[in-house]
Parts: sequence; C-alpha cells; structure tokens
Amino acid sequence: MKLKKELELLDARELLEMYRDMVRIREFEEACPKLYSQGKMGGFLHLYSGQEAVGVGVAHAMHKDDYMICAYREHGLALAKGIPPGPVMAELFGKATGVSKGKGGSMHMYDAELRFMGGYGIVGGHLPLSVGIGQAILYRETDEVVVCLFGDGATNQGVFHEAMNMAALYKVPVVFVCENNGYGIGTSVSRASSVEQLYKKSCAYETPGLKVDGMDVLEVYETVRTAVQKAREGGGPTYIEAVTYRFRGHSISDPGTYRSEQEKKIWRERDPIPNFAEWLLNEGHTDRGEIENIENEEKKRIEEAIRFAEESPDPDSEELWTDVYA
Ligand SMILES: Cc1ncc(C[n+]2csc(CCOP(=O)(O)OP(=O)(O)O)c2C)c(N)n1
Repeated sequence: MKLKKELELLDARELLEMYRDMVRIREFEEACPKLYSQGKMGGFLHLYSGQEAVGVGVAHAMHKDDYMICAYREHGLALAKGIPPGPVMAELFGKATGVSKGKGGSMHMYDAELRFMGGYGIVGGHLPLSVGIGQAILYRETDEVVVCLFGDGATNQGVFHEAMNMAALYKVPVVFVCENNGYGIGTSVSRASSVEQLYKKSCAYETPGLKVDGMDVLEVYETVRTAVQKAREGGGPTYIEAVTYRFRGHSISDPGTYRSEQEKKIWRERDPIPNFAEWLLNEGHTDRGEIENIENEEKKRIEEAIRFAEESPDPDSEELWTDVYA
C-alpha cells in the first residue's frame, strides 16, 4: 500500500468504509454464479471480482454529485457509487424493483439520482458520452466532474481517441480511468495493442497519462482524487491506467483457459481485499474483530439483497414499451 500526502485526509472511518465497500462488491459478485446456474438470472454476466480496488478507490475520490459512467462490467461500480445491493440484484433477476426496472439487466444499470450514468455494452461507446456529460457541466457552469471507466480493449477503439481529443480541446472536466485487467475477452493486451503501456496513449492530446496499481485502493484513490480536483478547478482531463486483474473469466460462460494457473496464482496473491485488511491492521486502524464484523455484515446484506430480488414482482406487461428506446 502506498501512503502519500493525500491520505492524511482520510480517517480510520473512511478507510474502513473503503474496506466495507470492497467486501460488499466481492460478496455480491461471488454470489452471482450460483444464482445464474439456478436460472435466476439471464443474459450476459461480467463479474468484477479482483478489480474492486479500482471502483472503490475511484468512487471515494468523487463527490456524491459527480457523475460516473462505465462499460458492462458494472455491478461493482454501481455498488461503489452507492446503489444498494437489493436493486442491483433485482436488476439481474429482471425484476420490477431493479435499478433499471428489470429492463437493463447486467449491462445496463442506471441511477440518475446517484449520478450513475450507466453501463454500456459497446466497447468504448460510452467514452464520447462521458465527454458529452462533461460538456453539459461546462454549459451549466456547475462544478461537477465525470469519471469514465473502461477496459483496456476500449483504448484500441477509434472513439477513445475522439473522446480524448475533444476532452482536451474543450478542457472538459472528465477523468478517464482505464481498468487494464490484461485481457479483452481472451486476447491479451500485448496481442491487441501496439502500445502495451496503455497510460502513454493520451500523450497525443497533451493530456497527462498516469499509471497506478489497480490492486491498491489507496493509490487509486489518491491519484483519482488529484485528477478529479484538477478537473473541477478547470484544469481539464486526466487519463489514468489502473493495472488490475479479473479473477473470473470474461463473462459467466468463459472458463478462462487462456490464462495459466501460475498467472492466476500470482494475481490472487495480490488480492486487494485481504491485502488492504492487513494494511489496516498493521497501521493500527482496526482490529481483527472489526474486520470480521464488516465481513459478516456485508455477507448478510447480500443475502438480504438476494431475498429482496427473489420476492420482488416481475415487471408489469403494461411496462413493456415504457423507458425503451430503439
Ligand atoms: C465495438 C465492440 N466490439 C466488440 C465487442 C465484443 N466485445 C465484448 S466485450 C469485449 C472485450 C473488451 O475488453 P475490455 O475493454 O478490456 O474490457 P473488460 O472485459 O476486460 O472489462 C469485446 C471485444 C463489443 N461489445 N463492442
């Protein structure tokens, strides 16, 4: 764990909130495969296990009224932005109480009030949307910021460059966060990108490109916080590559055989959750009892979310054509 200046601003309460948020996401994600195999969820399911330090570090670096927008690996990000697990789980179950009324599913969660501007299934498709949100902030002369998260695969898309260019040109208050988990489905970064150090890709737009350890929630927090502050003060965009790993396959149907056992083991040892717990203990911010309490409480919370989803009604057939755009 890196401990720098900004962290002096974090007290033990917020550090433990970060831990709690990461545990919540892991519990949520790890409950999903069983529910999926029981036929309670349908469609695609892309899990976030392993990447929690990125989402939680980012969310804690933002103000409540800042906007977050992301790709389809989004349950963890929806939870990190503050959407309760019940409506997120209900969305996966396709229930009326879901965060998108059961019509979005795993890839299209949305909560305008919490400024979670959704998951998107087209790789890179939401990057220009993030710049549009940023333009709206500029027109309205408010001081919000938008943080846009995407995978390494998105950096090979044309829209990545168009979004970077416009954001830099108009000094849009956007922070781009690339979650480099090493793969786009089964294709490694080295086989897909001419530039493997993805943080370098913003240099053509004179936008700072930074690289952080995406398994270290504090490093993510600190770097994103500085970038968010800069954007809020009119300093324009920053691009951050967070190097991370997904512990599961690309989606629920991917056994992930393209990754060696050795590679998976190395990254498992870097699991951001137990490593953060150790850091909290070593630094004297908490004790084992409190860590266990947090874990038990979050486990229970996810069980309640599952119950809520199971007991919720299906959407009414009269709802079929509302909120649907094609
Ligand atoms: C424009 C476009 N091309 C191809 C696909 C098919 N596709 C779905 S996920 C994916 C991999 C993207 O990987 P990455 O951006 O690294 O995100 P990750 O899954 O690692 O989070 C691809 C190619 C798509 N959804 N959209």
